[in-house]
Amino acid sequence: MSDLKAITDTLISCDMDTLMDLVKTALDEGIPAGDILSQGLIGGMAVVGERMESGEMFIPEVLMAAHCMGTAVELLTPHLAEGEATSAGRVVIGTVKGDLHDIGKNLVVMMMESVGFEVTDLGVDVDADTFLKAIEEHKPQIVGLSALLTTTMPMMRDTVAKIAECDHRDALKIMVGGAPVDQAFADEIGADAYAPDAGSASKLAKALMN
Ligand code: B1M
Repeated sequence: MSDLKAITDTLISCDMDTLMDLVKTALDEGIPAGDILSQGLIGGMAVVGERMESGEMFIPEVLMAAHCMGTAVELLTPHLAEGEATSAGRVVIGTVKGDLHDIGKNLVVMMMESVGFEVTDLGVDVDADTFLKAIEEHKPQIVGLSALLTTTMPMMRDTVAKIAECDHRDALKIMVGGAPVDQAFADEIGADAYAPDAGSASKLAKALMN
């Protein structure tokens, strides 16, 4: 009989081959894909996020775990009946205009997806109008802005100001992050939330939905 805790533990230890075997066995035994996701994999990524936050796991290990998670999710996707996996909410995210750094933002995307958010990733070098169009189209509850350069922090400020003027402002929360960004800057530019790393970003996103 499959053990979902073994799936959690194997994801945390980034053992891809064993993880794939365990997920296939669980599916063969008739365990619903949604249970494998929610009771096995998502818990594993939550632990990865906590360990990242506490400094017990480093970026390469987090990327490996995220890759294992993504591969396992690909395996489960055809088995997830429509509507079976409930969405935690919608997120639109991007790195602001002028900034090409995306490694940290991609980690935030992976962590948010791993806790059930539907994420629209606009990529890098994203101007305010592109954020506004995506907000109009996807009606997200959370908009995430990333900046890695001190020179692009003013663009983050401008983007938050433009979003603040749009019709959907009251229906969404703006989260900001990136190495030069801190809580004081987030408060100053009128963002609703600041997260220092991907683990806390996914936790904060969950909290913002309540
Ligand atoms: Co650039 N770069 N870079 N760079 N680069 C930095 C940021 C820099 C600090 C290096 C340095 O000089 N020490 C410096 C900025 C200095 C400053 O602004 N004061 C710098 C510079 C100057 C530049 C260029 C200007 C260099 C040049 O061309 N002369 C240039 C700018 C290009 C541009 O963007 N227009 C440039 C280019 C590049 C590369 C393309 C070569 C490459 C990026 C590749 C890529 O991203 N695909 C690169 C890299 C790799 C770095 C460093 C070395 C590493 C960044 C990184 O990926 N860190 C960086 C030095 C450093 O940070 N030590 C540096 C790992 C990543 C996991 O962390 O991105 O902080 P981080 O993300 C974290 C958190 O910040 C947070 O969660 C993530 C995961 O825990 N987070 C969020 C991020 N976004 C969030 C959003 C949230 C919440 C949390 O909510 C929405």
